[in-house]
Amino acid sequence: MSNHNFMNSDDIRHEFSIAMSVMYQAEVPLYGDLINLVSKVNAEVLATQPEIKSQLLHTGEIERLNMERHGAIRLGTASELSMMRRLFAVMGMYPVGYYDLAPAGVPVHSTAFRTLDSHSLHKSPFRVFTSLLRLDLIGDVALEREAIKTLQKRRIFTDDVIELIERFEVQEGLIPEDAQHFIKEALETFRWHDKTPVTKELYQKLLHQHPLIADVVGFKGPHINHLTPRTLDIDVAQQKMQTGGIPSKAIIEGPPRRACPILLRQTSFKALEEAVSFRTANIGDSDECCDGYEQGSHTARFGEIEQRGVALTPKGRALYDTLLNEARNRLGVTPNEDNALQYYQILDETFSKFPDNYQTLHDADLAYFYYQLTDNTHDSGQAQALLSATFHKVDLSTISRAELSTLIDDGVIRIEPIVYEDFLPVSAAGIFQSNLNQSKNNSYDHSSSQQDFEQALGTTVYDELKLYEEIQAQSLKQCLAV
Ligand code: OOG
Ligand code: NI
Repeated sequence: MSNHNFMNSDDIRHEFSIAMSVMYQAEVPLYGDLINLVSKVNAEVLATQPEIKSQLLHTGEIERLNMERHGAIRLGTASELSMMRRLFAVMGMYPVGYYDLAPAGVPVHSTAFRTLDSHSLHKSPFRVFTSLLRLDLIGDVALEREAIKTLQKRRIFTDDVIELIERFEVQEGLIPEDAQHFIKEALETFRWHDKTPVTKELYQKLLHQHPLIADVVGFKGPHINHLTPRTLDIDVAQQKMQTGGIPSKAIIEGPPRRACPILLRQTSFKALEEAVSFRTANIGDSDECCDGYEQGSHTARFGEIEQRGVALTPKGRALYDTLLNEARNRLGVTPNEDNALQYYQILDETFSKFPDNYQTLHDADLAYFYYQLTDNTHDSGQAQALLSATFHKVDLSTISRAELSTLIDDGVIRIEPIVYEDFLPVSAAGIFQSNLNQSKNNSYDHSSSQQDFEQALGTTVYDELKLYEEIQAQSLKQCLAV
């Protein structure tokens, strides 16, 4: 039974994301510099581009701009993934989308845990890109067995957090005191551990197979590997990173710069080389006791920035995928430092086929929008008459784009972009690769495995497109309600 004394899941998520950010800034101080840089760029954009400010005010995103963060973790086993799902549910975060990165040479498949509706997203947009390692792709049976044995020994959740998750599930909520305890205990899972449970020899074998395998199997837990503030101008932010001594990745992933941003553009600063201590002997299962340690280093943790644009409909997404493929095929090789300018130029040319105007994106059914009454409509009898003429004639679901378009032209309703809340597999693979020190570019046979992933997760993932569609439909209903 839901209980008024329980702490709201949105508030738990919000407080957790703050605690996570504080922890990560202490662990990776360069990330703190990145946040400062981004908030300066955002302030500048808001001060100089009133149309962006008004858009963010209308969509309600302005409130959450500076809390916009996503993080990423990598898990080793199905049981870790299913417990992680239960942990995120306490914070109102559910698995949305399925991303298969194997075709791009990264042996994982992933989902994003996030909250679902606009209201909760506005309260705290925090999300976590969560990947499950695919040891089945290793192709070295002995090493796979050793990796599985190592993973089975680790316990990435504290006893207390498991107990609190179970209590949450039984009670359907947590009282504030339990929720605070939950936040503290849940954070432990994401903490960096510089003492590894594996020997340097095993670590190196794993590293040789794939740096990602070493990053998962070689550690006590799924350390948060990056956090990502949202910027309103990624090109300016990237430039400031480079001049400000934050070494950034060469290529901004995703679509090119546009007047009407679509989907998601991302870049990151390169992962740090961090000192770790490898255990010198595997004595029993204990972490404590008499083991010695040997010095070494590991590269995995970084900082990222993202610029988000309008969410695309299936038709818009298909066009995006086609154009991106076209651009990459024309370049012929993976975009990198040496061909960055050429790649951007090709990208610009290719994407000239993607309309760059919100009204056209709307009318061509390429993107999702909020429908909102204009200020004019609130005050003008004539506008209200036009509105009710359209809405009364037809059932809401049969209102055509053309009819909506007329109402927009007449200034009765306005459209505002629904921001894309999810991720892009090709971009994600680019982010992975640039931070794994990976020289060789493996590609794994593509065996679609969403079902395997969902089985490990213990549930199906939400379809992100349906969520955007619902938000759009909901906004239309609200216009009618007025
Ligand atoms: C995840 C990389 C993907 C993004 O923003 O696309 C990602 C990882 O490195 O674990 O975070
Ligand atoms: Ni990321």
